[in-house]
Amino acid sequence: MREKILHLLKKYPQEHVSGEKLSEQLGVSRTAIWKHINALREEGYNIESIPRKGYILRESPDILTAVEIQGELHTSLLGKKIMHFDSIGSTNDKAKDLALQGAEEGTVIIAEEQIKGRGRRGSQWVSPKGKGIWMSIILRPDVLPKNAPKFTLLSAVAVAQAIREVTALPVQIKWPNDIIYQNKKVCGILTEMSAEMDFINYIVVGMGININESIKDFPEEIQGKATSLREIKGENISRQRLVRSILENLEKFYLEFVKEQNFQKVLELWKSMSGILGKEVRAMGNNDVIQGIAVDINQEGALIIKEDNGKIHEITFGEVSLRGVNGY
Ligand code: BTX
Repeated sequence: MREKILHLLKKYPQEHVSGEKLSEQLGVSRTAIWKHINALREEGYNIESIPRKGYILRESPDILTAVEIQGELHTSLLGKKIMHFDSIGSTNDKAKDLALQGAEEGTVIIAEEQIKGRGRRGSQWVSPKGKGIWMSIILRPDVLPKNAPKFTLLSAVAVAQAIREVTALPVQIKWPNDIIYQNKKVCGILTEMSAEMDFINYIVVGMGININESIKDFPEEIQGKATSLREIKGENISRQRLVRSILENLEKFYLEFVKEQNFQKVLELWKSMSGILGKEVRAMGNNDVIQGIAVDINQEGALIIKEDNGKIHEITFGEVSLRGVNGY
């Protein structure tokens, strides 16, 4: 009901909509309308009411509900269904549950806060309430499972591109799953997959983006390596605009890849936004450490590192750090 009231108020942005009209159109009493309006005010909506004229929506809060995101979202697949939670364990866990139950491709799970946000290999992802974007997207690409690493690259390019479009900040991508600004982490991406030998059941792309945190919102142990767009830019950033831009960019690159088998554009953008190509890096795999210059990424999304002795390595997973920079 609240969503329906909002839709109507948004439909007439310049006019007062009378309680009578709302109650007629929605088939509930005027008292019920008044209660819902008050609940919306508690969510942060600034709704003015003038006796005998009605209600007018003056300002909406920067919350990431379906009504707010979908209003101006230009996609055909991603975000047609958006599930919003005030608080959740992990949006990736929720997305995986829903994918198992048959949720449609393109379903988006967003939370204002995560209590058990996850990074890779069981690490924790700090997700304070109302400050960042904690979002997971369900994909069901009809490609072979060996293509999975490409979806991490593709998502990193989409997020970096969206951040650049919305904030004009020249953020960079650090292989394989981070977006950084001056060597501090703005965003991490966690891609998880369920697959058989020759087909993918689903992929969940989870992204955590630090938007309006101040440095004190992060625990001390990550204050040296984490930052937010607001810290960098010195002003609040619209989370709604950024979510829309991410979904639009991701859809474009995703469809280009799965429908037209075109991954070239993503690779080129990835390289142009890379924060590590040409630099000296240290890559940590399961047992070994490789040190050298990050020279390229290949068609499969692997990072190519050249050691001092000329030996070439293809790295497909693991942690990469830029040598000499904060150890990160
Ligand atoms: P990662 O394993 O590359 O990075 C995790 C590490 O990053 C942590 O060990 C910690 O040092 C640091 N860290 C934790 N929180 C933050 C933060 N807010 N900003 C910067 N650094 C941080 C990266 O994993 C993948 C993260 C994906 C998070 C999304 S949020 C939506 C979805 N749901 C979920 O549970 N995870 C994903």
